[in-house]
Amino acid sequence: MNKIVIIPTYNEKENISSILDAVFSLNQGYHVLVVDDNSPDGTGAIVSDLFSKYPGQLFLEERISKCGLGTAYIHGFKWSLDRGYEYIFEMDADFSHNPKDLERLYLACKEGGADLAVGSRYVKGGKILNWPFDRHLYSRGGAIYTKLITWMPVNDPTAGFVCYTSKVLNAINLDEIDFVGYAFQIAMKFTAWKLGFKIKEVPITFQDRLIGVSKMSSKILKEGMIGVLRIQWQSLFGNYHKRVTNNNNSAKIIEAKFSPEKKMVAKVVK
Ligand SMILES: Nc1nc2c(ncn2[C@@H]2O[C@H](COP(=O)(O)OP(=O)(O)OP(=O)(O)O)[C@@H](O)[C@H]2O)c(=O)[nH]1
Ligand SMILES: [Mg+2]
Repeated sequence: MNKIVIIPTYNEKENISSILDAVFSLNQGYHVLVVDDNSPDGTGAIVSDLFSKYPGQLFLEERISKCGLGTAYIHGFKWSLDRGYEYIFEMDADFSHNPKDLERLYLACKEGGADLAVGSRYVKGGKILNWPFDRHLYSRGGAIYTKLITWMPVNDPTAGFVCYTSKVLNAINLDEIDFVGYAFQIAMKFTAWKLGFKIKEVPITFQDRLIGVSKMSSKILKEGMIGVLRIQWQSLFGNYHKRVTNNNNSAKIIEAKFSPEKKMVAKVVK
């Protein structure tokens, strides 16, 4: 029990069973945690119905309402760390990330010496299929902008297909990563890099979602633009390093997770 894939979902009823089947049919020992935000289309119920098919491998955390991708991952990270997983993956539900690439991310950490491995569209061998021009523009432009502002040596900073080793997530004060969209992905990598962890980019082919509805919004883009400036500013002139360093022991993390106000947001359905 050492590899878990976190899949955040909001209205993914068309994709969820096929993506779960695709991960489990790899037969490579992956567990999956779905963090669903009470999707009105019943995504959570579809996952619950699959518990008997994948006993002890499939888990669901159902939150009360849509709280954003970033907080869904933070919730999933804490859940996974509390249960002792060593390799913790981020993956979308919409098949933009190919589950067959999970193993290459895993090996980059397990055997390639990386502390976190990023499924990258912008290194040699990386590709994007079927994206409209404007998405290319935002994504590529965002990557160049992030590199210019932060100087972080990562070509695909907004990538959402990642393998984190538990030592990286344990070292970060996850309560201080308070972004929702692309900024969350950038801030996680930036923090890991600032804390001295080794990041490796693994080329992947990313493809546009075939079914289901995009949750991309101008708010998420704006958060990304401003968020990059904010983290670099705080890193240069503020106390970013101190703030994002986790000085708590694991007992304190568990205490925080089950604090009364967190319980209001997160309801465990297992
Ligand atoms: N739990 C949770 N999951 C979310 C939320 N927003 C998006 N997701 C999920 O996060 C993953 C990525 O979201 P997408 O809508 O695919 O975002 P994107 O990849 O930028 O955009 P498209 O591929 O164009 O749809 C998907 O699995 C979504 O269902 C949210 O607020 N809460
Ligand atoms: Mg997507």
